[in-house]
Amino acid sequence: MKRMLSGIKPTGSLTLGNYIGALRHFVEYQDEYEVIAFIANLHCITVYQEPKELRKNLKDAVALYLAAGLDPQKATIFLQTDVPEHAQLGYILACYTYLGELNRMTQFKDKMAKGEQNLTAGLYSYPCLMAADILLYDPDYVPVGDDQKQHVELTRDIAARFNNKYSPTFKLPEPLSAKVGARIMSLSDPSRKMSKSDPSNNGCIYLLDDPAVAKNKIMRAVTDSYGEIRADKEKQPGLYNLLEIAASLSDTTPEALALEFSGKGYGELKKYVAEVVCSSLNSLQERYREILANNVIEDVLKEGAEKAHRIAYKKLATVSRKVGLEIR
Ligand code: ATP
Ligand code: LTN
Repeated sequence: MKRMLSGIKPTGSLTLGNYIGALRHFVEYQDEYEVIAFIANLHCITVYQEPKELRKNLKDAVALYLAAGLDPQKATIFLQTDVPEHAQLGYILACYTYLGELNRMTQFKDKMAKGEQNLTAGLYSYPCLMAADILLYDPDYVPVGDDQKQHVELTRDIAARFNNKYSPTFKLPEPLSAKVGARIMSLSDPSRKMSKSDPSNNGCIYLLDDPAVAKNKIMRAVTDSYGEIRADKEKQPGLYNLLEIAASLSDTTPEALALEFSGKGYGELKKYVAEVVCSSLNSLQERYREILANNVIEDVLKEGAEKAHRIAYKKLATVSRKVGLEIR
């Protein structure tokens, strides 16, 4: 069975973008692949997190993994720091990563260009930790949204470099991103990604938003003045984003949906999108509440960490031996 691995860093409440771009794929694939899905808590603290909030966001993220349908009997679900090999291999791989490579990572470059203050070494070097997250488990595929593809490419480069220097050690993983829904945009600014850290709260739908609030955000979404419903990403990015959201959640395509709504008004389309989104949120939130009430999270994480650790410690031991870190 091929293996698939991915992670989410809950620096806030998870968003509809996280669900459409990443989470729902983990669930879709769990019958066909061996899925390893972890919560990247070390990645969260690359930017300061208020401890109480972080703890809540981590717990919510696990609950949402389960609510979305990830089955702990099939998938391995764990918290990154419960498997210390991630940080250990992360450090080792940082010694096989060039500054030039990290300088080219657009996520970091964007933050620098925006003149953000107090950027940390942890943030700068996080692609090395991400490479470790992946390479410890030799996955075949890494399902990610578009914004993370560059980091998976870097992971491949680091793995190939290590394999060439020593001997074949790591499998080179393929990034996997869906044709529809790999980049859901902000509802208030369709030129920007829908993001947890969106400065305008209206641009982002959180998975735990009250459905009435989510509906409001959709009804107020920025569109255009063409007055015609077409699936044209370039000319009508706001409208296309709405089509893409509804299409992803209802197994159709933005093009087919645009055809269905051609000749109708934007308001009608928005109403339909809100219906589709609210129906997903309702069932997700119902399961989320059940999961919290059943108190299953700690057991799931414990079992997941044990399974993950059994794979990770072997890989770290191999790497340490090849590098020459062991004296036995
Ligand atoms: P932030 O929201 O702070 O920008 P993030 O959402 O990119 O962070 P994660 O929560 O770790 O960070 O992302 C988890 C996964 O969700 C990644 O694979 C990422 O590519 C995907 N993802 C995040 N936002 C979107 C989006 N708007 N559209 C599609 N996929 C997304
Ligand atoms: N860096 C990613 C989250 C992440 C990840 C991973 C995704 C950390 N480790 C390994 C896939 C595989 C992010 O910021 N969204």
